[in-house]
Amino acid sequence: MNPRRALITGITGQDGSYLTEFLLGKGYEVHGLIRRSSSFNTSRINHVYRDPHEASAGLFLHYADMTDPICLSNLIQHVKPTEVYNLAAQSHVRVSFDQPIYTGDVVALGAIRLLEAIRDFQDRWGYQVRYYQASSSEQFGKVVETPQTEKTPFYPRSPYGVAKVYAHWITINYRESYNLHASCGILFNHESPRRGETFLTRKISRAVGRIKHGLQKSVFLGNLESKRDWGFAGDYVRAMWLMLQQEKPDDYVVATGQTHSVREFCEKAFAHVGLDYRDFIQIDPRYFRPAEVDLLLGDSTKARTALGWQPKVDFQHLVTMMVDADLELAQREKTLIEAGHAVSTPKEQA
Ligand code: NAP
Ligand code: F7E
Repeated sequence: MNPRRALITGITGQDGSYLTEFLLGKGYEVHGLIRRSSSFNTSRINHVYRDPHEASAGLFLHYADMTDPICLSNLIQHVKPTEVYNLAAQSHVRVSFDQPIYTGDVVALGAIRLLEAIRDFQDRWGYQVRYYQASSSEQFGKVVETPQTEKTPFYPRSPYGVAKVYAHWITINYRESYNLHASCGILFNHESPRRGETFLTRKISRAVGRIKHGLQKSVFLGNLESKRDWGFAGDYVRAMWLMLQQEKPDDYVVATGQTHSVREFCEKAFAHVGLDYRDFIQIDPRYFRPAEVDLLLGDSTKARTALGWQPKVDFQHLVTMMVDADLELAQREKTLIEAGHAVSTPKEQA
């Protein structure tokens, strides 16, 4: 049995896929929780998946759900992980206003279900499990100071943000009550070519690729004035791992320390292919939120000094990386369309 066994919830998501690659590269046996879906939901990790019967297999997938405490407990007992990364979430802020109770169930109660399963496992068998909680800059919401640090009070502005505050504090409570090695990474927005297509940056890079290839005429967006501290997901999963390698658990802000508006992202993304964003963006009130987070800017001094972490990809590099990847994707779509194949694109983009 590999002494380094990680269990990742949310393994099929953006961060789960980068973390899986990272941990496999470090020699971990990686176990992932996947939920049943009527269509395939493993596209982000298919490239690293091997048949479990192969000797070299290092990745194992298990059906479970954050809303089901029994299967979470069974999974912990079965896998006996040395590290657990809790990345599963209904992670879309706008959607959390439409599904507030479900979001709370998965994000807030899901975290305590998992922590309880770990606590029980440790108590019974004496194993030590290290736990990572995916906290979020959305917890700062209507910010009370700028830049935001580990000491900045929370003021969440959405059901998602509120649920993440619960998950954050229950993680700290379990650390203090049960001596659990549990850390929270308060990660600011991080993106990549694997970002879900309904999040702002990917919605824009997808649109740029498709518009450039003549597959789409415009893109509908909401608030262009909000500002975010955007980094690259591949850099941020390294920080998650570093947190669990420390002797003592703690909480860390992970951010680039630079903030840019949605408008700036649009401007740079369209400019990369020689287009003016103002010719292609239309405003649709459906994409505004009942309460907005206007400005996020993180101070990650603690992570940089204590963990030795720093981001490698800056804002301009992130924009061009995403647009370039989506130009290629649109080219492939165009080829399929020209060959007479049906290509489906989402109609509701949140
Ligand atoms: P993501 O791409 O939306 O992935 C979410 C993952 O959670 C997916 O694997 C999804 O499975 C899974 N999931 C959703 N509901 C579930 C349930 N009921 N049971 C089991 N799994 C469930 O999110 P991400 O961007 O990778 O973010 C990873 C984590 O970091 C999330 O907790 C997010 O809230 C948090 N976070 C993200 C950012 C960011 O900027 N990306 C910043 C701070 C914090 P399916 O594939 O089946 O949908
Ligand atoms: O929105 C504005 C929107 O949905 C960014 C999640 O990963 O990061 C993410 O949450 C900004 C907001 O990300 C559209 O109003 C304008 O101001 O890409 P987003 P988010 O809400 O910041 C945090 C850290 C998380 O933890 C979350 O899980 O862009 N915006 N027009 C739009 N946003 C979207 N999605 N779609 C639009 O059409």
